[in-house]
Amino acid sequence: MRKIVIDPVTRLEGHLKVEVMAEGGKVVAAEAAGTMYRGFESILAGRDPRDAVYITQRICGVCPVSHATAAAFALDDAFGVQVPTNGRIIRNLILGGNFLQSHIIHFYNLSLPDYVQFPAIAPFTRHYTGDYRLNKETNERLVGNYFKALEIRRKCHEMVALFGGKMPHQVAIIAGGTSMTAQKDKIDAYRKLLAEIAQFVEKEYAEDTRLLANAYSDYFQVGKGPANFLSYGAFPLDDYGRDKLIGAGVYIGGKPAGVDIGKVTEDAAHSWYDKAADGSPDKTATNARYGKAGAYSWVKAPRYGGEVCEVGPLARMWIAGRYTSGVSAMDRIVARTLEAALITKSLANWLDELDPGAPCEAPVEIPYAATGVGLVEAPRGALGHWITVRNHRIERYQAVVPTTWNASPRDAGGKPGALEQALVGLPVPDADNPLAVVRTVHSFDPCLACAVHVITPGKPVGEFKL
Ligand code: NFE
Ligand code: MG
Repeated sequence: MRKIVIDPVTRLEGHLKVEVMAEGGKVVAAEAAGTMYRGFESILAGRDPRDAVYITQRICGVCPVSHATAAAFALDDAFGVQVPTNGRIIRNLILGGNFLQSHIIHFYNLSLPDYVQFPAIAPFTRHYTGDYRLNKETNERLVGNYFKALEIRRKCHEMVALFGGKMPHQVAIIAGGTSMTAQKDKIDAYRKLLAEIAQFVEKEYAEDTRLLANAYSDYFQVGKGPANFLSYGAFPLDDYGRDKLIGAGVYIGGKPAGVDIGKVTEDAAHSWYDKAADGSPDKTATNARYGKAGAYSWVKAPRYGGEVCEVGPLARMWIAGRYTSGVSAMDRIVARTLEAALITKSLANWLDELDPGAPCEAPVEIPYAATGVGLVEAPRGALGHWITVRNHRIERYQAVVPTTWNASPRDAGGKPGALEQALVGLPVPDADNPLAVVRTVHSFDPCLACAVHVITPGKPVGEFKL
């Protein structure tokens, strides 16, 4: 038996440690740990509820728009406000542009270096050697598109900034709609950028995914995980949220069903928090207890009716019936590419549906007391925000985030999280070069900045040992 520790896993956002036990050339046990202590849910208490849109975006610079959207949905719900059509569409345009940048940077800049050989110069110094199998021509093509992707990703940011005011951390999504209006010059500029991005997604990203999947086809057989999925849905297509581009649903034990949000819980049996963290996110609180016996992560363990779920592009494509070929490290990559193409097409349609001159926001009034839930999808999966308003202020705020699902530790019942399950069984013929492990970790596109977003106010950040 050999212990392999990867700490930190690089090319992801935030701080993730992965520990696997290998025996007979295979992983037999795995632990995923969020090792960075942060702070958001507690910071929100006592604030003006409208601040949630801005503060929660600072959870992460990769998916801030999803946090803004979840917060705005939670406030729309708490305030009882109906968002006008233009506001709904502009929110979709801002979120969709952010999805595209995230999927593109994941494939080219975060994931591809696991499979491609870069020139051996900084910053491409390689940790691992061994199983790199692309032919020269394909390798060169992918290295070239690594750089092209950086430019395309910047254009996605520009697209978001047109309606979001700036990026990252856009400022236009607000309770009741958007503060940005549907101006014709912005619509035209967005359309122009989108055409170039669409060209890249259709011609390069799709083909590059196919080349990668062909060369590494054995990765369709590894990294399965629980094969349970959850999606809250995203991109409403009507003003009442009945129809969404990406549907909501669960798929558990091979059976599809609708989402019953009351079934979502978190527990901290193996996380560095006290028992107040256990239960439904509309009731829990987050108090850090570093050093707690049996705990090994700052990530909590979200569960759906007690079940472990994978969230993200594969979960969404699976639930929608758009992609059900398999559950593996490579299936996650393929599903992400398919989703990027789907969103690219939809953005063009939404531009056509905007009505310049029509209102984009409805006035809001902050109630004395209210509760609200905001459910959306982030690039990495299902994202929920729960707010309790009291005395016109935030009394309680909880966020349950995609990577909290995917990189969760074991729960009170001892069930490992989705990534932990996906790692078990992976081949590790060479313990010094655990390529299948890092490739499978990256297939989830983890973001620990999102997954760990809690802190005890008043304690200096960084005052902990690992
Ligand atoms: Ni920091 Fe995030 C996404 C959210 S992931 S990237 O996507 O919410 O946990
Ligand atoms: Mg949380």
